[in-house]
Amino acid sequence: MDKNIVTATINARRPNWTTDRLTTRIVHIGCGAFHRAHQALYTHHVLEKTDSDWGYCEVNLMSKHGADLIKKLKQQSMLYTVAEKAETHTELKIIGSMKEAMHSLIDGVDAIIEKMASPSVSIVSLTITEKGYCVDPATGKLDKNNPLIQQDLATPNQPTSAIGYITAALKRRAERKLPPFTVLSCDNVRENGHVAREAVLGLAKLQHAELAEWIEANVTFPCAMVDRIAPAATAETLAEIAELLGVKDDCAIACEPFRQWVIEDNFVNGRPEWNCAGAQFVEDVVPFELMKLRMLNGSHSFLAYLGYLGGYAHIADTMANPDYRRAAQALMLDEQAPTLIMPEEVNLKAYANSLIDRFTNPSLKHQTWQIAMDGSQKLPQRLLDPIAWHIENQSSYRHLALGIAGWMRYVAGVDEQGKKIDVRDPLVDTFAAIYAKHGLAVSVVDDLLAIDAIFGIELPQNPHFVATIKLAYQQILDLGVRQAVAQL
Ligand code: NAI
Ligand code: CS2
Repeated sequence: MDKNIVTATINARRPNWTTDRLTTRIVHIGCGAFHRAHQALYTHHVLEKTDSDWGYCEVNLMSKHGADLIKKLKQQSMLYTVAEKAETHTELKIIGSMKEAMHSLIDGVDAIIEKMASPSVSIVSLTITEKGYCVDPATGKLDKNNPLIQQDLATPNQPTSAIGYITAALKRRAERKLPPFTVLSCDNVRENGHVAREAVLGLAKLQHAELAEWIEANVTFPCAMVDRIAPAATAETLAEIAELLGVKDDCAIACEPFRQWVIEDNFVNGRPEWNCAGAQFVEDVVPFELMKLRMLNGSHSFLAYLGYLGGYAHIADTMANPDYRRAAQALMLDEQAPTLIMPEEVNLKAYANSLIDRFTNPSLKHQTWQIAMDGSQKLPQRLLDPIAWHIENQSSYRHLALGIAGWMRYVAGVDEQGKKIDVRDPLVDTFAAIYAKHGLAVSVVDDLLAIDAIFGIELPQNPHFVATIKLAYQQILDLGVRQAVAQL
């Protein structure tokens, strides 16, 4: 870090309360980077500003990395630091909204279900990544063949998926005649509340018809638009924070200063006054979700695939190339904005400009590789829905098409210099099999488009779409990605 230009607010203070003030009213599944930088921080600000007692029980399922974080949080009395990094200024906040933390490998599955079924719990919130919903990304319906769902059907009292945990906990609440909890998805999934509902109800229907009826009648699943760029913590960010803070905090997370949370006000059993911390409660959140998924996340994915292949490790590096910067802005304004119907007060041009500024923040170090992860789960809502809109409206979607072609080239698993790419995606084996058959040739396009979990049924049958994607892919092969972006 260059001490000459970066200033910091280093008078970060511990909260003037302890965990004794808090009641576990929210169980959060998926205590990763984003939850720590977003919902837990909003809840902390509510505690600062009101006499609220809403606290979290943090839950991680599955990974050993997630278990390590849970252990460390406990060692730190559930306190951790958020570093809000602007270009030349960092503000540190010590967050005190977490009361307790659990992991299936440490506490066992049953103890977590019991916690979710306990009377004080009013909300179960989620940041479990797109794939955590176990749905078909193209349709948003439960994927009954998902291995986790298959496992949950075989052993409903020992679930593995977050959806299985929610269903098991709701069953206990129904049996005990306890009030339901609200399920609040905070993932980048289009109509995330509706998808969470489809998944939970889909699984419940396969388990017990009565339980499904009880859920349908009692549980709510509000949609929410969530926004704050919170890259995965690295040794470098943790060292920077430790230097500013004066102590090492293994649970610290760095993020941008911007944050936004627009929530459908549909809670069945109470909620914190997140509006006191800047959240907006609205009746219909879907237009805000679509705006964010297409303008922000759509251009993020575009920059991630074409940026990684162009040799750029971070989003801010791609923005330093005028061709990429121009292409991202054109993608937002010419191809994403026209697909949106927003309330009058929303100015999409100003929104696009603010996104370009946020992407340019060089202190964030948001890796293109990280955003490129799980493309099979991200493309439908970010790039394919808007393409379907353009096809219907007979308008140009060449930037979107280059984004899809960039993803297709990326999942080849080898970059333009012949170096291996560590592709992370639930469908990675499918991509590898397709490339093993074709090699780096435009003929891969047909086989990739045939993956209906991503592309659905209709788009791949549209000859104009197929030809446009093939042309974009061939251009990448002929010119290289940087030149293909420059030619847009
Ligand atoms: P992360 O990798 O730090 O944390 C992901 C969490 O999800 C971990 O706790 C992990 O254990 C859990 N998880 C992963 N797969 C799961 C599964 N199949 N079932 C249950 N839990 C699972 O990722 P991060 O950065 O916290 O992002 C999580 C999600 O939050 C994203 O996928 C996105 O939907 C949303 N988000 C992230 C933002 C960011 O800038 N990091 C901003 C806006 C939304
Ligand atoms: C990113 C998002 O990782 C990704 O796919 O596009 O996590 C992005 O940083 C957030 O949605 C910003 O709110």
